[in-house]
Amino acid sequence: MFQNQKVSYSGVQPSGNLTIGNYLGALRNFSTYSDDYKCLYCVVDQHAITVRQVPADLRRRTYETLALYMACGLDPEKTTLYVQSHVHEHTELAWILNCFTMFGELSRMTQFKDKSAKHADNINAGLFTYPVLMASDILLYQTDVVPVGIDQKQHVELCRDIATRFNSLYPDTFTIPEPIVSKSGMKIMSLAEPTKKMSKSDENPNAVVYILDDKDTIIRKFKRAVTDSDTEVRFAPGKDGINNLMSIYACFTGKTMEEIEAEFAGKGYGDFKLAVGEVCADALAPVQQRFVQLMADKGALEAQMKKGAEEASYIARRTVSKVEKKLGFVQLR
Ligand code: AQP
Repeated sequence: MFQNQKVSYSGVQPSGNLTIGNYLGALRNFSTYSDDYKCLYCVVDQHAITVRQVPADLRRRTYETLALYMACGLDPEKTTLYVQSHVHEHTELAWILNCFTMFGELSRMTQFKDKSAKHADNINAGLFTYPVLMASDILLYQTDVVPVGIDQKQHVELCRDIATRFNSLYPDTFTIPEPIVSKSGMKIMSLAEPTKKMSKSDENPNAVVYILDDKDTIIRKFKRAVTDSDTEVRFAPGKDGINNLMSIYACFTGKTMEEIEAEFAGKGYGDFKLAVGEVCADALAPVQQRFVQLMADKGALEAQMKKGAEEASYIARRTVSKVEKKLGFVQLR
């Protein structure tokens, strides 16, 4: 579709303030593909309403997420950046794909199980069919690769199954996408409960480091991070808290676990936690500066949303027409 160029596609929900989990697991890796792939990255606001949102917060975070994409190095001249609800083909294709997705497949999704336990008073159908909308996001653009954190890998695998099923009935409709999970940053854990994923919707702000936290806050949060009663900085089974901090340090410095162990040999957890806070804050500082500049011009962000939606719609329309034709829907000219 793009003169033989491969396509990279991903998205982030504006469902909370973005965390270093989102940054290391997803955002930071998006620009890796900018030179060789046609890249489309979306602010997936329709996914966010599977959980109740305060409208003003959702609106503000939609601008912020777009600004963070750019602040993290995505160039809107080279990359299509847009908001999901501005391209109606996402929900159009999602309905069709719903008819090619099995109830049993959706019931096995671990995110559905986790989120229904967390939001027991609002287990809505959208929460259940979320992976179908995600499959539609990806398949609309004939995507080759989907850079995601490991928590989303299961959804991309389901997307592959749906596309393969559709292609077996209606050949050559969709490109089958590959999930790309970067080894470092694949799953950053909560600082308060290190067996649990760090999530932007966590109610405990001390469990989470936000991309926009200031340096003092970042250092304070790392200092308070839950660790074990050992004192040696060592990557080992059962040391979930320290393992997580070592992974974060490795992501920001590019060092191996052995190098980190050697660097902190003979030093205690206190020194190590301070060092993790410092490298994290230093890495995020330029992103934060750029973010402030971008947020100061809402008009420019809206112009970007419009441009991105036009680019995305053009491609999405072609895929939906192809799908509808194959299904036997009457096409009016
Ligand atoms: N802790 C994490 N470690 C590594 N990657 C992560 N991602 C999320 N958390 C971590 C990756 O960030 C991308 C965007 O995620 P999302 O907004 O689509 O939703 P999510 O996976 O449900 O992320 P959150 O932060 O946990 O959001 P809430 O709290 O709203 O559910 C994805 O590529 C994801 O893998």
